[in-house]
Amino acid sequence: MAVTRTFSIIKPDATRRNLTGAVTAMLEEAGLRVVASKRIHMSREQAEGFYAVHAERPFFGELVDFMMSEPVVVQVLEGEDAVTRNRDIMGATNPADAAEGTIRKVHALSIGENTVHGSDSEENAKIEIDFFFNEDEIVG
Ligand code: RTP
Ligand code: MG
Repeated sequence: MAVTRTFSIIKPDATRRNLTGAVTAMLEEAGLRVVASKRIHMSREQAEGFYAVHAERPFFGELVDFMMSEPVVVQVLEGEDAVTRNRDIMGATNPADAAEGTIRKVHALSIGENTVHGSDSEENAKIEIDFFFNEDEIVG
């Protein structure tokens, strides 16, 4: 399996509860390496742009407001089959459906305040990494 990259966000419900380290430790224990990381406060433009694919969904406004509500930590993760590995450790979108031991089962508060984002394909990972990082900010 090839070493690839994925994009992750530690969401406002987690930074608010001081869980940046706890979430990052779960990512690292799953075999992922943090090769870029920064704490930012998303602007409305960034939140709307990042989630543009969900613009027509009923929860879009709530999602954008949430992502702007507190700082987030955006990260590039590297590892074997990183996209799938990250999705596996994240768990299902709704924590009620998430498997035992996953980040969302352990930490998420609700389907909206669900602690982490992770790219859902290698193609989207590249787009999402480029949205927040310059190549010289990523140190593998
Ligand atoms: P993500 O993109 O954040 O990794 O999560 P996902 O693929 O599991 O979920 P997705 O369907 O892409 O939805 C993106 C984010 O929107 C929020 N959401 N709220 N209130 C709701 O019914 C609802 N559904 C989704 C969640 O924060 C979800 O992660
Ligand atoms: Mg998604």
